[in-house]
Amino acid sequence: MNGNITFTMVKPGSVADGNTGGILAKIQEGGFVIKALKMVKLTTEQAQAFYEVHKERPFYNSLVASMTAGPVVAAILEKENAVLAYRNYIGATNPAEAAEGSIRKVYGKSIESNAVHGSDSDGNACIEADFFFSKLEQY
Ligand code: 3AN
Repeated sequence: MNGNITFTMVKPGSVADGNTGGILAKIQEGGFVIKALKMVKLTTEQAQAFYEVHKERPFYNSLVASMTAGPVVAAILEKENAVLAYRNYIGATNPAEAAEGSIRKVYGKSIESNAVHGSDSDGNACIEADFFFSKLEQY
């Protein structure tokens, strides 16, 4: 992996609201190339492991509950400088503070139900991609 990939999930609330297609279209409009894609429902243990870095935060249990409420759509995205480019594209964690036109501004409902996940570093992008996808599923 060379710094040109990031990992994203369409969160359960957005999947349930029927926004998967709109979000994937917007991702592609932003010049991100989908290198892997699947719909999967996380177990509590998997969501806890994915968000382990947040386990001391007051919102951890609620975050795990919301991320296991239904399936997510997970994807690996490729673009030059993908992690930073995608974080800029999705907007601030809190949709209320996200830039106009950003994915979280358009589709996010609250700081917890903020439409999509985006990796925060190249290292985590690789860890998260491998968490969801076998090497055979990464194109
Ligand atoms: P980001 O997703 O923008 O990198 P993080 O890594 O700080 O933000 O947070 C991970 C996830 O935890 C967010 N996507 C959001 O769903 C949730 N979260 C972050 N801060 C809060 C908060 N103050 N209250 C509730 N949920 C939060």
